Amino acid sequence: MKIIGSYVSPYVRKVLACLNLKGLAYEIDPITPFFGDDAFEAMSPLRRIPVLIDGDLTLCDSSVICQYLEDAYPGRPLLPADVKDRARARWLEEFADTRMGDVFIWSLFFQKFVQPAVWKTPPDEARVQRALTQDAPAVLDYLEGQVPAGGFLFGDIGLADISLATFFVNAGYVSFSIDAARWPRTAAFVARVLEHDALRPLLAFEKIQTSTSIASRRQALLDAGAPLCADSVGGREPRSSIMLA
Ligand SMILES: N[C@@H](CCC(=O)N[C@@H](CS)C(=O)NCC(=O)O)C(=O)O
Repeated sequence: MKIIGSYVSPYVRKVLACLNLKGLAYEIDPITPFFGDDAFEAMSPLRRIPVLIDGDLTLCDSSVICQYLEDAYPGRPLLPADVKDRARARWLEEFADTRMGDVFIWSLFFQKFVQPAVWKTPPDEARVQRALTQDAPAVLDYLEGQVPAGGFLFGDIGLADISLATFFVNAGYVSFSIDAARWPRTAAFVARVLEHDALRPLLAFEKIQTSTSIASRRQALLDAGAPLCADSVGGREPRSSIMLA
């Protein structure tokens, strides 16, 4: 199996953690989506990561990919058995992908990290401020009523836990941390999920990805044991994306 997409993407991280939970081996082409070449665009028409290739199957979208993994490799389930719990897990995944993506990725991480680094333009400060003062607190108020005081959402760790926690890694890259006095359950829950064996090794790889130049990154990741594939669909120049058009 192959995954295309940077370790630093919350959606890629979600898929990789699910592969780890299921104990499935994979190779990764850790590209930044904005640098994807024509072959990348042919596989991912929205120019987004992650992309999964499993034999003759190519799939986009982290939720579609995780559902495929659950159906094709049922060994270690990602979703709870109870029908109502499964529905609630899918809702929390959707809330994370859409709303937390909007707040923590597009309004914070993209503005403060990606935009200056890739597009050499300054952040939209009004958007950043709205996210910090209104949108992120509203997300955290909601999560505080959803996550458990101990353990994980539905027994053992699964897709819903991972889907929620993954966004806080990117938020951390732009100096956002959860105020544990105001949202104690969420702060402790996110820390528990990120410390799990399915996620911890990934965080070490992304630390390398964020702290090395494109030229030296591949070797540094290989040296650290990242399962990189031999070929890549990463180009040299950034291209405008569907979201930015
Ligand atoms: N709904 C998609 C969202 C994926 C997504 O937005 N990925 C970002 C990286 S974090 C991306 O590829 N952005 C590039 C772009 O929009 O051009 C999923 O769950 O996979």
